[in-house]
Amino acid sequence: MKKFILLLTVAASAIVSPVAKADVAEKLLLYVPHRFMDALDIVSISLGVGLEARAEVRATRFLDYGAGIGPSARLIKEYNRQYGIGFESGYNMNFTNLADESRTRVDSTRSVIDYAESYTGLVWPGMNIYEPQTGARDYWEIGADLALGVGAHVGFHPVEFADFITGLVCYDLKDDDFDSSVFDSAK
Ligand SMILES: [Ca+2]
Ligand SMILES: [Ca+2]
Repeated sequence: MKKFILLLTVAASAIVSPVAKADVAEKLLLYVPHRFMDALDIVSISLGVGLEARAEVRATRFLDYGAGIGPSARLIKEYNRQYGIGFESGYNMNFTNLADESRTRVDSTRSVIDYAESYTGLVWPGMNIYEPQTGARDYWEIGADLALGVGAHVGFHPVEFADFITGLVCYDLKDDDFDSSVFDSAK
């Protein structure tokens, strides 16, 4: 019986390719860093200072109510792992999924995404700014913005929450788990 089990083990290890083994080893090694980053992804918080007035609440961008105007310099921790500083200006008005917006973000630090949004009409998930992997904003965010001279944006990201939960069983729903090559590029 023991010999049979040994034979099975040898056969199984021959079937699993070295590449697959390396992939599993990497996943195990990076399990804790991935879960830590995925946990951070769940919430956005950014702080601003400037001549800005803003009051907005949303339960996804389909149900977005409020308005804002004016420039602000911002300390940013936002969707799609944007961490840094950016300068925002312009105005927007939102009522349900209708918006009138002319806003820019410029001179951002490396991982913060610059944008120039100018449109009047329906807000929908296909817009570049809501692109799931590269967009500056999360279409599915539940959050709020409040500012009068100083201000804050807070947001909860349901898809990132689901990504964290599925990540616990090693399924990368949002496809945002980094591989070990990020450590090579950091050298
Ligand atoms: Ca994530
Ligand atoms: Ca993930």
